[in-house]
Amino acid sequence: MKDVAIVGLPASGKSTVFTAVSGRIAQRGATAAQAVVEVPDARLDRIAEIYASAKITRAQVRLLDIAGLDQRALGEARAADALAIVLRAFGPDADPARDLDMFRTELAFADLATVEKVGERKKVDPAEGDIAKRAQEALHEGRWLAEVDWSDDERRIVAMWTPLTMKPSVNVVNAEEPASSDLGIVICGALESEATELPPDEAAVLLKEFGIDESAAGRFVAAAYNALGLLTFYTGGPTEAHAWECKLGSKAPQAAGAIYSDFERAFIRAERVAYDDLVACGSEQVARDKGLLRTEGKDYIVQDGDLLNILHGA
Ligand SMILES: Nc1nc2c(ncn2[C@@H]2O[C@H](COP(=O)(O)OP(=O)(O)OP(=O)(O)O)[C@@H](O)[C@H]2O)c(=O)[nH]1
Ligand SMILES: [Mg+2]
Repeated sequence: MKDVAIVGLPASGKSTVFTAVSGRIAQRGATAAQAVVEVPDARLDRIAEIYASAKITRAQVRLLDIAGLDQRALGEARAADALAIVLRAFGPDADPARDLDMFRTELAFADLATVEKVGERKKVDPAEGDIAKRAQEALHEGRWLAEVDWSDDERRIVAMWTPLTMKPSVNVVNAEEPASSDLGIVICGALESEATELPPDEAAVLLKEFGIDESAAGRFVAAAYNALGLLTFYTGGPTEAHAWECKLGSKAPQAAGAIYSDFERAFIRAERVAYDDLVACGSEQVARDKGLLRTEGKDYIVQDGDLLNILHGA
């Protein structure tokens, strides 16, 4: 499960977006409010029908409502896998592009402080010192560390400092009304957070009147998965239909390892059918009869929407 930290300028609507996506009220305790969101997934629902699965297990994403930009808040954001940057597009003088610029600069300054500390360490490895210097130059110019052309080795060293500006990020334009934006996804915070208080079918009807067809959770998670470079694959059977996440480009054993870490080592082979083929066939047996359920080995690169039966040893 990935952690996505909701960040942004004060009063941009971070807590409102947190509620719109999770259905939870952000209650502040000693640390950031958290909510685990089940990823809405119509393909998984269809797979569960096809297998007549007794249980559906969705993929999950953890949301963190980060308040402010003090050391503690930044520390919480640093520990997350991705950032969702909320941009105010409601109220007076709304200018999400300006706010994005400002916020990106804030994060660059926060990282600059971190990187300066690396340079000031008594014993700094010369190679790391050089990398820190280059990082400082980029951050001074307001560039994000993600935009610097690092070699793989350099990138590993930079990542050890857990900089904020190296994280995958999604821009969330928090608007009064549905619109499209070049900056990122649009969520109507006020409307969509209120909708989470209604029964799901009533909420869907209300949102449809405003031209919103997909839930805030669905849009948010799709954007986050995209930024994180994740795909979804499935396992199905009479007991359970299950959605799993793995990195784009993963081979079958790594995907098996996402289910249970020992499966990566013990992977033997997988049967695989593409989601569209499975749906067109209506059952795994028909897919098998038509030769669409294929056996794949260790080098198979998993595709988004694959249904996998994984065969593993002990
Ligand atoms: N009209 C309108 N008001 C909104 C919207 N989203 C948030 N607000 C209002 O803006 C104010 C700030 O929203 P929050 O969600 O608390 O913003 P925040 O970014 O969490 O604020 P801090 O945590 O204090 O930095 C509240 O009064 C919200 O009701 C929106 O989409 N439309
Ligand atoms: Mg808040």
